[in-house]
Amino acid sequence: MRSGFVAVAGRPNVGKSTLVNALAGGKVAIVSDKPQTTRRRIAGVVNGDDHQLVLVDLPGFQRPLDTMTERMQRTVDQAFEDVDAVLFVLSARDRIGAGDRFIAERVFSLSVPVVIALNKVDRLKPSHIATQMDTASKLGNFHALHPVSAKTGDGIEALRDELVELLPEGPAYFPPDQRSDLTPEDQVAELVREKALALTREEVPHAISVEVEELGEKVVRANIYVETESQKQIVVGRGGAMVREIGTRARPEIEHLLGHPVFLELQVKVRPRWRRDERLLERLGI
Ligand SMILES: Nc1nc2c(ncn2[C@@H]2O[C@H](COP(=O)(O)OP(=O)(O)OP(=O)(O)O)[C@@H](O)[C@H]2O)c(=O)[nH]1
Ligand SMILES: [Mg+2]
Repeated sequence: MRSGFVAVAGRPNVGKSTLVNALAGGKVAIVSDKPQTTRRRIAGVVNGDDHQLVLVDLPGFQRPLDTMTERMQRTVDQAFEDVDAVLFVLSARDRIGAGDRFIAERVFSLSVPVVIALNKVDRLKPSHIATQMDTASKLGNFHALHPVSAKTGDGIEALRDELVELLPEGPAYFPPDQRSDLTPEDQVAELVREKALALTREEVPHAISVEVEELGEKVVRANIYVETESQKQIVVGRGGAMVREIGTRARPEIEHLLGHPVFLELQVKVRPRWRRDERLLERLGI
């Protein structure tokens, strides 16, 4: 039996969480087109007959701006301390630049193998992919480089096999039917946040956090926190239309997760400066 942990690092929005979901064969982490979607460490468990690969999805690297982003940065640093390998994710659709080199410095200085995933190669010209692969290969002393598309599944199996090869012998760390290390409450909160992110723009997605208050047999109650009254107006929407839409989109996925129908009750609340509130951040797992 081989088992171990692989940290998934890369700039915001390059598709780390989408890739973790693809490798795990199901939804572990929420995804959005806004940067800084992932705020906490989430383990995605990939089980095979003779292996257990634990992918550690992480927030995108960034410069800390406030207490929340400082804590996110610390999460990333700590995650590097005890892993068997790093999966360094790049986007083939964007210029590989300073942000990627900043992360490269960190991951290539760890004494574990680094596998580069050049993600988002779907619908790109082969010549462009080749150029991006060439640039990626100059970032550091990598163990392997895989062009992939987390969206279409292209190259995912080969990448999974490559990562499993790097694992040492060891026990299973999670029961075979567990796909993520989040509690059901946290998974539900994340699903609600995902739908809120998809429906909002500019500064609003960054000001949203979600906490589940009650996870019952029939009723699920969650609070959506924002920082200002005007953000609340946006998230509530005209006559409650926006928060209703968030609920409509989140409910089927929550029911699928819990395995039974639920009544989903969402409340939008103003909590000024929650991104600087250590106690709330702790409670939110950030
Ligand atoms: N075309 C294409 N889009 C992708 C692919 N993988 C991810 N995306 C899109 O890229 C955006 C960001 O995806 P995420 O998985 O949330 O990115 P992330 O790196 O986890 O971002 P943070 O958590 O914010 O650091 C989403 O809109 C995804 O749908 C891919 O292979 N191809
Ligand atoms: Mg993410």
